[in-house]
Amino acid sequence: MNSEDKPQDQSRRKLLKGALSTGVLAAGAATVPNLILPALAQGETLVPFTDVPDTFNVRPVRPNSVHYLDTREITSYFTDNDDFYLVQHYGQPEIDNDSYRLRITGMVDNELEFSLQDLMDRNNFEQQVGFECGGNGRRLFQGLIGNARWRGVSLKDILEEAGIQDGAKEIVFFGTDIATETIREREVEKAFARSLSIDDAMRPENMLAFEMNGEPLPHYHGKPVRAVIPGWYGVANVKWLTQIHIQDTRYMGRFMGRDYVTLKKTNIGGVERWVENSVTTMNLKSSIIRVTELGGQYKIQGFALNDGTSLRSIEVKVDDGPWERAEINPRSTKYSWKLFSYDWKNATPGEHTIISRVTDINGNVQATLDEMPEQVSFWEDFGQFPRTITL
Ligand SMILES: Nc1nc2c(c(=O)[nH]1)N[C@H]1C(S)=C(S)[C@@H](COP(=O)(O)O)O[C@H]1N2
Ligand SMILES: [Mo]
Repeated sequence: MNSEDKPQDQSRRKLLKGALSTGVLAAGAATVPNLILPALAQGETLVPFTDVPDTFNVRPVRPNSVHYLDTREITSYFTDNDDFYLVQHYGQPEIDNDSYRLRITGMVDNELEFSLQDLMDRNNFEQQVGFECGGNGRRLFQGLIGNARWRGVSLKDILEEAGIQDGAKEIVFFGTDIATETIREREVEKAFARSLSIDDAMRPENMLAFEMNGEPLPHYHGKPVRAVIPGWYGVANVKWLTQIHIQDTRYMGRFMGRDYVTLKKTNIGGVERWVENSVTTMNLKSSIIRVTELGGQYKIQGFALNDGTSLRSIEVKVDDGPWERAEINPRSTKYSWKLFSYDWKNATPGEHTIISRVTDINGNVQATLDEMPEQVSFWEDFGQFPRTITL
């Protein structure tokens, strides 16, 4: 799709495509025409959770610091650019659009260099992608999360144009943000970087994005160009991207090998071992984020994220009751977040525990906290999250 397509046609086509590629959502669309936005209706109020301490306060965006959302307050399907969560490990470098260059180097037939205009003049496409930080979790009530429309160019096209040579193994994405780190008592300058295998990098949905929700990519989100790797944890989406390097060895930087590394107990061919894995695709996860009340009617709402595999269902359970199906926002597309809503009928006064779980079309069910592998790192906190509330 190129930029000459009429925006209206594009979005209609995207919507249809999205609904079809997520089977369950297409079926749901006929029955839930109203569930377009989770914004509060007039007179609707938030029911406070009893598991969120009074001291839990979301700070406004401040330069160079982490920003997370109060997930109870999510009121739009696309997260505002100004409120989309922020994580940056080495500050937020300012790049001048005119002097910006993206270089493709290493094991390629043609090393390439693009200005921002060169990239914008290429065929480009827009897609909905939601993601969370690999460090998101219960302790932040899931606040490191967002969903946006991204426009950019195909990574695959660029790699094909460069011509990856035989024997190449990894594609490394370097940001401009560089910090001094002390490693073994030596001060070294390190850029933020992440890598992908060639197969992972060649997925057609991977994009080098220069627009977010119809605006030029904002400074904090990686202006002017970032990677967007749909279905992966946020760490893969390298911001302030200036170099893509192709090499024949594994890249072992801090954010591949030391941080964003989950240490967990795994059965390795019959032996229980503690092993590390680099954070990659998003695990199958849902979470309740709010309960609303309007005229005595309660709704339980939340989100699901995963690697893009179609979903079979999202279900909600109240106390020891049965699992009941929630409605999934029919606007959802393959890689967007999936907002869900459940009408809590016959809610009784008192304390309640409410929980959600998501199941994909392959029958994989979101793990309970008991089923989660034993792990000592906080990365990949994807288990079913029980919430408590008093009506
Ligand atoms: N250059 C650069 N890119 C980066 C990071 C960073 O520190 N530097 N942080 C990563 C992490 S850990 C996450 S979760 C996402 C967050 O993207 P956002 O701030 O736009 O939400 O960016 C990723 N890309
Ligand atoms: Mo992250």
